[in-house]
Amino acid sequence: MVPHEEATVHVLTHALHYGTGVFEGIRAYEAAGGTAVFRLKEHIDRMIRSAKAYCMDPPHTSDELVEACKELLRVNEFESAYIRPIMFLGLGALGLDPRNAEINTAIITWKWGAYLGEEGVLNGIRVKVSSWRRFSQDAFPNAKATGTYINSILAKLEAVNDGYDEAMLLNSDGTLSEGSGENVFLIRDGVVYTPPLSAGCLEGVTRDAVKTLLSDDGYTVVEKVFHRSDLYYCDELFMTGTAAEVTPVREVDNRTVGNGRPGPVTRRAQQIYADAYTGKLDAYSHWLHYV
Ligand code: PPE
Repeated sequence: MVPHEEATVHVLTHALHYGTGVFEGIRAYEAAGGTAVFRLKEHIDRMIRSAKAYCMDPPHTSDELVEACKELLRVNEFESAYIRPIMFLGLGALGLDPRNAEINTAIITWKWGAYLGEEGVLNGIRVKVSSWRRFSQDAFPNAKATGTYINSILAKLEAVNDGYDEAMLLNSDGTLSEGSGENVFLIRDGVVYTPPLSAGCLEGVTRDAVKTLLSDDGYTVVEKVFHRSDLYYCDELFMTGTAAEVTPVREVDNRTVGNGRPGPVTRRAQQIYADAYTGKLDAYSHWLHYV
């Protein structure tokens, strides 16, 4: 446990120069039986997969990291929180051969409210299709690596500087991939769609949760390739992520989505997702890791 002021890194940290880190974003909520981390194991396992893609040998097991996240919340006495584990190359090698660099692991936690604003959760956000394309999967593995986020940052900056709330990225084929920090869902004629992983989107834990919850709730959920105009023609559109949770989209490229109000499927997704992470649904209690 390190106090905020002392949680620093050296300027020769490999990851600072080359983006050689992998990380996670996880949320803990006040649930029925106390504070619980939502799908903690799935997030940690994804971080370990991401490390593998970059030939980083994690110095800790999945179980140790799971326990450390919980301990950090206990020590901070947080009832709800955002948790950011990061594994990154540190000192020992500067230059592109990273094999002699040490692997550092840190877990950070802080309070993080509505990622795209309370107003966005209630009424929906305005999204711009980015002129920057999602990096292609033959350039980077599908992993949550720090370095690849400069692609998201370019898209996000363009969107916010142009007065939008969030960016939507197409991949190099021009088909829909994901948001700068979220997966995307479209609803048309009552069917729920999301792009496949082959569209270059992150294998989102929230994406999986929402697919499962809506499908168990009786909706047909289909993975499908989409083009830009599908964003204009769908009835409802929402984005998912640990930070963003389920955030409705009310406008894309200055075109109103549906009637401009979050639709019934979006509202249902928001509701059952919240019910799941607060432990109101017994069927998904295995998703909660009580601290
Ligand atoms: N795509 C991207 C590019 C992404 O960054 C995230 C999470 C997702 C999809 C959704 O993944 P999941 O959280 O497993 O459902 N973005 C994280 C961080 C954003 C940020 O640092 O800012 C998050 O939501 O925690």
